Amino acid sequence: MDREQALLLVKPQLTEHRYQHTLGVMETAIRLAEKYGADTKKAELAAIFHDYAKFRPKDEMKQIIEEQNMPPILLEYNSELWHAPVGAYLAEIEAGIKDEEVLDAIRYHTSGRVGMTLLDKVIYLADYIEPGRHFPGVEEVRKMAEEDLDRALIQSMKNTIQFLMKKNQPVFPDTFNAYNSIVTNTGG
Ligand code: DGI
Ligand code: FE
Ligand code: FE
Repeated sequence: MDREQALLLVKPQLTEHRYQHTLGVMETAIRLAEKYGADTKKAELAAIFHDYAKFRPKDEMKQIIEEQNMPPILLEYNSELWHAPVGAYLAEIEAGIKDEEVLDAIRYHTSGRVGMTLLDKVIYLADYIEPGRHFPGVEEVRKMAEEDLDRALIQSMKNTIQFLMKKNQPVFPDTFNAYNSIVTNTGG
């Protein structure tokens, strides 16, 4: 699927603001893929579809999680987490995306996971630093992303976990496990 076709499928699923975010993630993901040697076409496709399910009703997402035997623990945590695995599923059945690497990058773009692939990292980070993002700490991560993908990823995960903790929100286990995994693997 080329960029134009993909964007035409995604646009009606999103608000204008979220569509602009998606375009920012796409540009950033392609740039990071070029810089760090990931597949730019896969990065483009995963970025375009990463928030595909963002505005599906909660009850529809819940039903998909149950019927598709996704980890039931998802339902015990913030519903904000659900659009990532549900988005991977819908990108496959509604848009016909079959590439498992692309689907995984969509599936894990919110939580991360243990043993993230280069493509997973590119999408996670692009989602965090795209030009439309404005929150404390983002500029620091943008700078790090120019030098060291893993360091930038660790910093963005740290910020996310701290943000959740400050709000007294639970942290999904994959989020912690992803952080531990990358810190361990980078000696860092
Ligand atoms: O979909 P986006 O807004 O572009 O970004 P995202 O997919 O990273 O989703 C961010 C939302 O998910 C934000 O509201 C925080 C929430 N979130 C991310 N990780 C966790 C989490 N919420 C909980 N409770 N636990 C997590 O580990
Ligand atoms: Fe998202
Ligand atoms: Fe996003």
